[in-house]
Amino acid sequence: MNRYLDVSEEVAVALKTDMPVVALESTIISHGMPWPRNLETALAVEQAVREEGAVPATIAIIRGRIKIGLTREELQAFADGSLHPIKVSRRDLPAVIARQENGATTVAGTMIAAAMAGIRVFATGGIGGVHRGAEHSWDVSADLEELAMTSVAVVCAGAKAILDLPKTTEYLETRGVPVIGYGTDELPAFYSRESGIALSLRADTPEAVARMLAAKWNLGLAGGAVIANPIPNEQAMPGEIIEKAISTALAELAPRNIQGAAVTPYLLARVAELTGGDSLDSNIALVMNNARLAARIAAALTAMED
Ligand code: PSU
Ligand code: MN
Repeated sequence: MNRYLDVSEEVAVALKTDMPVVALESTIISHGMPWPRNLETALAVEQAVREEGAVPATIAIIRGRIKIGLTREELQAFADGSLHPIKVSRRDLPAVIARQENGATTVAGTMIAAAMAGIRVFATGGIGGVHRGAEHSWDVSADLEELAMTSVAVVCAGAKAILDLPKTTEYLETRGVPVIGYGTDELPAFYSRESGIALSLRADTPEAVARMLAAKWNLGLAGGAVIANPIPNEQAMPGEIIEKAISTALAELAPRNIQGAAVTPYLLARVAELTGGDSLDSNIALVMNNARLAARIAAALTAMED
């Protein structure tokens, strides 16, 4: 095991005995949702994973140690802001470790740590992607590069429309990342089930997803996959409301000089603010939905190896 990792007893036993394990990220807690709903969600998501018979492993960095599996107290410290965690993607890992700082891992950061620990399935809300206006800003999330190289499957509800979804889809194709629609033929757009972007891959059961993942990795094709799981119908939101909030938030970036890693947290917080509590309820519902599916995929993967 990597010298910088601390794997919790529960997760270590689960991995040793081939039980299904689901990785969960910490940036969604510290930078993606407001207190105290972020803590409630982090706990509920872990519970949902357990109810499906898998072990949750929330991943974060505390004083330079990569923690695989957090205690309730640690989860709370990420949620209430008392640890002041830095948002940690691939670029940021070495410095946070060397300086013994606290870090909340993004999709990319969580994939890296999960792979080090031997966890192959990860649930979150939405992945980072190619930003709108990327032809000028070159703002492309490191999540996409990580998906191309690190062998962890990411269950998400697609990507938020703060991004350019067609460009994000093209980028994933270029980098050889399978995007598997779960029970759908199109890319879900986070708050809504449809984006109008057709996907080439579809699976309707956790077993079908697990077979594709196993084939990819048994072929020696390194890299992840996106399992795009649409938000449940009852929680989906009308596209026009979200779109209006997004354009308002996007127009604020340049005048406020918001760039780089600060862009996504700013847009997420502003869109949540501008849409009121509704979008937060949807956000939580889709994360729960993804956690349950991830647990079932992890179980199917484990069963295939017996
Ligand atoms: N999208 C969401 N919620 C989130 C994020 C993205 O709907 O919380 C977070 C994830 O941690 C993701 C990160 O990995 O933002 C992407 O940031 P950037 O665009 O700076 O790569
Ligand atoms: Mn960026």
